[in-house]
Amino acid sequence: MTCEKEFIMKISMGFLVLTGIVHPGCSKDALQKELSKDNGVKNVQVLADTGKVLQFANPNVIIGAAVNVKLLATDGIYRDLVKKQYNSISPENAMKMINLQPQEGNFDFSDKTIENVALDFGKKRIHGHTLVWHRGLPNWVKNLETTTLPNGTTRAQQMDSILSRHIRTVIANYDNPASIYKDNNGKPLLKSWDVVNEALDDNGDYRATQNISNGEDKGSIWYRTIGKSYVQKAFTYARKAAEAQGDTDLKLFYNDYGHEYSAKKLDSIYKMVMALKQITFNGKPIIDGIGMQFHININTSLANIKNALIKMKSTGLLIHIAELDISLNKPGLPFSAAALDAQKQKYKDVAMLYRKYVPANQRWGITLWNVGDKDSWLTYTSNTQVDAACLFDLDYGQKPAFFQFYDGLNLDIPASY
Ligand code: 9MR
Repeated sequence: MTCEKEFIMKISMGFLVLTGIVHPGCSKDALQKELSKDNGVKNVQVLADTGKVLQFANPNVIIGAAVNVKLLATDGIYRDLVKKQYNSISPENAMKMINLQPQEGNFDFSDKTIENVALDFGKKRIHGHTLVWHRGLPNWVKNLETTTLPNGTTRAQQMDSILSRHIRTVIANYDNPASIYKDNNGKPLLKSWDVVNEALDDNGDYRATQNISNGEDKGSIWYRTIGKSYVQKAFTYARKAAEAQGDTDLKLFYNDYGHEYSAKKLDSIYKMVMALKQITFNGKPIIDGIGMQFHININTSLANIKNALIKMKSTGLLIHIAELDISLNKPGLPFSAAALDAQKQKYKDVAMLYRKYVPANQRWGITLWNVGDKDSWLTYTSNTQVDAACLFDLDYGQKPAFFQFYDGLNLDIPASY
């Protein structure tokens, strides 16, 4: 699986050192082959590169991708695409707690791949993902509920102090005034964080009870130990930490999925973010935006997408389509032409709907979850390709979906939307 790749292969050397190793034209092809999970079957049509670049399709829609630090350091084709196509990057896994605080109190910021890529490739925006999640946790946190408490401390106090220290330390690292990772205005390249990720379940209730499936808890240790106030606390700690670093611009997001398929969840998210918006620190709301993940599929209803965008926009907060991919619903090989057509049309529709229903001053942009089918979290199960949800194929060729998405960003919006 894509999943543990970054964690297992955590690269501690700097990006620049590694680019020296993967010299263009020399070992690139060999590396590409070695990394490739391609079984040789071409499943999707690939079109010639016409020079179209997503980041320039529309000046009012920033386009990002979730990126993998191991691939950035080792796969030249992947790295070139990231450089060329996007003006924002979200670390797919590198900034999760499991990677940034692998042992209690031992923070590991040694991997600068993301920051170097952002700085060297046109000072791209970095969107931090994610400070507080029920997944992506190091074992020392996962196992905490069964440990003996230090004298005189409750579990809630213990977890609250872990929450606060993690948020404070991580924000301070990327907001360090002495950092070299700055834009042309001297501001940090990391401009936003998913502060809390996926606090709610599909019924719109807080994830709570432990429910382990495939080694992952679907409940939330944060909720079980601290209660629902952990969300508000996390945003408050984040805002305080940014202000303490003199960063008055850091944008703080609540990120979740399902806005487009669960009316109950959409409503709960709305209520939660509106409540957070009323809470201020230094005169500023503790929340700035909503991440709508949009892990959707070819059958997702456009009416539901539209409805979700309109409701979230009505909060007045920034709206980030934060993890867009469009699944073919795992039909397995070969993918039907009809499914691929539906996919390319939906990519266009999502871009059009975002532009139509979210005003430019509320747009944080659209981030694709993964660059191509080769690195997508949805593509493989035990070496069998089961999906092809991205804009680029297994060899990073441009799929018809790429051009349709580009058009969705770029062409006039028809009245039918
Ligand atoms: O794509 C990510 C995958 O590589 C990881 O194994 C997984 C667990 O950390 O997380 C995936 O990304 C998720 C994101 O962090 C939050 N929203 C859902 C994404 C897809 O599962």
